[in-house]
Amino acid sequence: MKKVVHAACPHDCPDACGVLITVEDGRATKIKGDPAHPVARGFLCAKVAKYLDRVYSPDRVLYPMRRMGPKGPRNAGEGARSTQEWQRITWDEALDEITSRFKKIIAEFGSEAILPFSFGGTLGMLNSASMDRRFFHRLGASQLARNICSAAGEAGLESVFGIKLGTEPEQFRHSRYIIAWAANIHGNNVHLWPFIAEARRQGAKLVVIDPYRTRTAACADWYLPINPGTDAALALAMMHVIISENLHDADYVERYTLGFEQLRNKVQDYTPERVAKWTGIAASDIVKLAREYATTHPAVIRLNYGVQRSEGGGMATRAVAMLPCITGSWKEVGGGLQMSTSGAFKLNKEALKCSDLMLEPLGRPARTVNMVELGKALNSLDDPPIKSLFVYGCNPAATCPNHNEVIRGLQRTDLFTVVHEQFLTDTADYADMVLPATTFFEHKDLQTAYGHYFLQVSNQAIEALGECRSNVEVFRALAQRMGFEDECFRESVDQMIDAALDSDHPWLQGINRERLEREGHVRLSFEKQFTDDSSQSSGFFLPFAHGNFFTTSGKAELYSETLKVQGLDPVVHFEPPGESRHSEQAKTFPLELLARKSDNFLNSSFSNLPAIQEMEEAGLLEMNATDARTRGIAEGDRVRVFNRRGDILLRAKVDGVLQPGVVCARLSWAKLSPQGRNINVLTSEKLTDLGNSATFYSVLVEVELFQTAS
Ligand SMILES: Nc1nc2c(c(=O)[nH]1)N[C@H]1C(S)=C(S)[C@@H](COP(=O)(O)OP(=O)(O)OC[C@H]3O[C@@H](n4cnc5c(=O)[nH]c(N)nc54)[C@H](O)[C@@H]3O)O[C@H]1N2
Ligand SMILES: Nc1nc2c(c(=O)[nH]1)N[C@H]1C(S)=C(S)[C@@H](COP(=O)(O)OP(=O)(O)OC[C@H]3O[C@@H](n4cnc5c(=O)[nH]c(N)nc54)[C@H](O)[C@@H]3O)O[C@H]1N2
Ligand code: SF4
Ligand SMILES: [Mo]
Repeated sequence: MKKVVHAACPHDCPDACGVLITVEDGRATKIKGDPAHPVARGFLCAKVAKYLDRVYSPDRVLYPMRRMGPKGPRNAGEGARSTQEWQRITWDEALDEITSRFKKIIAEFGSEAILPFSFGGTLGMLNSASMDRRFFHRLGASQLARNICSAAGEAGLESVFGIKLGTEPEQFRHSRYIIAWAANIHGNNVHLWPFIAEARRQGAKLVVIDPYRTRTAACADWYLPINPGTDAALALAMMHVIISENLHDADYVERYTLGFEQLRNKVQDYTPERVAKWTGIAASDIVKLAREYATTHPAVIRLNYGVQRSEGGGMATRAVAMLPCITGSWKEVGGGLQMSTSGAFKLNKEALKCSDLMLEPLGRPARTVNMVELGKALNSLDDPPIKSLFVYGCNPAATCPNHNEVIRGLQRTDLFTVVHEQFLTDTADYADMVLPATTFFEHKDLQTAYGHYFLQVSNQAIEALGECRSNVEVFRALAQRMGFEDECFRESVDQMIDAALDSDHPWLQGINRERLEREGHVRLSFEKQFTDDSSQSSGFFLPFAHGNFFTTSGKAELYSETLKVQGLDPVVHFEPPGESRHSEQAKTFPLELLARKSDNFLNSSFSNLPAIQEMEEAGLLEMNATDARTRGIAEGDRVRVFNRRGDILLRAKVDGVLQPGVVCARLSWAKLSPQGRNINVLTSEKLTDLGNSATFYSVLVEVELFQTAS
């Protein structure tokens, strides 16, 4: 028996590819990109192209297990398998133990002593936020502010547009000037590249703004290395040039923006000469960039999240987001800006989460803990203390900042930790109990996207391996054990998909489960006022061509009352990050560290799989030749990278991808390194200016020679 099943990749990636899985006699034998999917277009990224290795990995967790030894990894550095000693138990035993521990904790400390902890493992609507939320809400558990990734950028974008919307990827082929701004397209957003390549064949210019010379930067027409965390200044200087040379679109500005005069005043201070000192980009280049951007049509910006992982990341995003609003490039097919498209999926998310359930146990909303501050929360929160952590779809022992503090917390013997996982991750080593999780091959889900506008149903291709259960099934079973009788805990997957799609919003009109199952992917139904009807290829989504901003004023807010009320700059400004070359701390720790993602892993995911490890050289510290030379470091030497929070040994790579003063290392599982640490020993829990997000790219370090290569 052979069949081909349509599914959607649920990994934390803007592309949300449609995939086709071939199944023979119940076993998946092939995966490929769905050729009919307008963005995936028949190909997959290198890691998911090897997904059979992940699904059928000998390292998959297949049964519930209880920890036998002390918390923490055994033999760190020896590989993915050398972890805890585990005892296999039944699901009944596991569920009984979890619920009895929960009941005891609630009786003694209150329900908020329990903290759910989930993030980017799956972005499937149901498995990321439905039965789990219902369960923890009904339990009265603490709420988790899931701010680790994009909250600053979202706040910045929404402060101008009122919504997370942007240019659809298919339009990039019509652009003539493309700025990849903090956007590692070849690494993190590969399906945008063919559209850019097509535009370039027709003469478009590609400009890359990034402190790291990515593969995308290496093949750009113009690469502008920028000092980390200084993008707000660059955008302000560009606006300085554009406005002072009258290159803005006065008509668009007049009709559709608010606060242009305040912005005009503000940008006076940001001359290219002044900004050159912060950004490291020559004043003449800033002028040239501003002129080219404002006068080439259509011009589009692919702004990505790298820009908002800095202390001033919210304001930086806000500043960049203003650019297409003053040039009016929203009017053109192939113009505008894309950071995220996720705001367009107006699903009935509340029907999935049922937040009201938390009023039953508590009579008020539960307290919120910011996931960025996990280390602090586990070690110092005492009102009530966190006594249980339930982790699913997340590997905080690798991905949270200030790793040493996180580990100190996870080691607490009085902390009851449950980890629902596909693999024995860094976090699983600290679990009292590990529960086996399905992959997307093994469950059904509804899939949105943050890099395009297609909604998909992801079908189950194979039976669950071993005793794996989906997130939905686990929390349904836990609710039953807890004796929660609310109707919502009995809903089936299809009923939940129907509930999510049950929305009056015009963009979801005509889209139901049956249609998604039949067609695989369906584009959102944008009405006429949001679509282009002037060109031959009509129907493109032009969200703000006629204003239609989603702010309270209905305009692009270059001046924001909402920010003012929060005590923030209502216009926009630049302030050098507290951890940057411009700060006092740089005297002790002079190098700016980019604790970046790996091109072939996905955050910490995939870093344990041999087939993927072959594609990615791990354990490197990339640095500039000057910085290496002044420290007596040569290519291949072992170096110690350190700051007040921690230290790590890495191998120096002097490869010309970085400017002096900036070093870079990449994220992976901690226990795979010889010391059992990863780059997050150096990152901090400091929050961004807007959105209370993480500041992975505002980190100062020093580097010293540890051992020469020879
Ligand atoms: N292969 C792969 N794909 C992924 C991921 C992965 O780990 N690996 N992660 C996924 C996730 S969770 C997300 S959120 C997205 C994120 O995707 P991106 O938004 O692309 O995020 P980053 O890789 O954090 O940053 C992008 C670029 O910004 C640069 N950068 C760092 N600091 C600055 C700065 O101050 N200014 C400027 N201009 N640039 C800066 C970095 O060097 C990097 O090349 O990608 C997703 N896709
Ligand atoms: N230094 C540094 N740190 C970073 C970043 C960085 O750029 N630099 N990026 C940050 C960003 S942007 C993000 S989004 C976070 C991501 O942080 P995490 O959310 O921790 O992401 P992953 O490391 O991918 O871990 C996800 C885990 O979920 C598991 N999983 C997958 N699917 C399922 C499922 O259906 N059910 C269950 N129960 N488990 C599942 C996977 O096996 C994997 O171990 O990391 C952040 N950390
Ligand atoms: S990780 Fe991204 S690019 Fe790779 S298959 Fe999934 S959605 Fe597509
Ligand atoms: Mo992310």
